[in-house]
Amino acid sequence: MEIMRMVVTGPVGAGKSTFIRSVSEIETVDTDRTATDETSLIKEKTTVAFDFGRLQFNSEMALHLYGTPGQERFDFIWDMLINKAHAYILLVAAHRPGEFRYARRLISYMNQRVQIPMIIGLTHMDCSGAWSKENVITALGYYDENTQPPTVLVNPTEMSSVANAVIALVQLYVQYSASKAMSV
Ligand SMILES: Nc1nc2c(ncn2[C@@H]2O[C@H](COP(=O)(O)OP(=O)(O)O)[C@@H](O)[C@H]2O)c(=O)[nH]1
Ligand SMILES: [Mg+2]
Repeated sequence: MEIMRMVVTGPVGAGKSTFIRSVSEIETVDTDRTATDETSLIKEKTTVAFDFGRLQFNSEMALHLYGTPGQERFDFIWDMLINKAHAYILLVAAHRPGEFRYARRLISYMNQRVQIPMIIGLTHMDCSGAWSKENVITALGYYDENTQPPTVLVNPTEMSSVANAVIALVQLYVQYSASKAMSV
């Protein structure tokens, strides 16, 4: 059986745990602990280890979803997850511009370590103060339309919305794998 490992990353509160919970067919591993630091201002619980979920497509293929830890620091768990990933989605809350800088830092951290397909998922588009897709993408440092990653609007609380984002990333990964196979 083929397993595709997808990493779900992004700042605290972007919607990573909710995203994984919405599509996983198993009870997601609950790694949330009550936050004791400033993250508790954003939400009561924060992820201290990684989230894990699974989705079986058919007898041949399964998707494993890993959410990066919520605290704003990178550690060995990050490296462990991203080194094994086939593709990743970066979730960014469109209504929290204060987090865009961290999201940018995260992109460059990922770029330094892995060259794998990625998409951006803009969450909280339904919240007041949400920036437009174009403005968020520019704020993340993508000035040229031709080099910006595919971007989807996603509401992690809605299963169908998450499924669409997952499909977009799987398709990108399949295209990437096919073009890599052609070039060897
Ligand atoms: N209204 C709205 N709420 C969202 C959206 N995405 C996530 N949330 C909520 O934001 C909160 C933080 O999500 P969570 O998955 O814990 O974020 P994480 O820190 O990235 O794991 C939860 O209460 C979610 O239900 C969205 O697109 N719209
Ligand atoms: Mg979380």
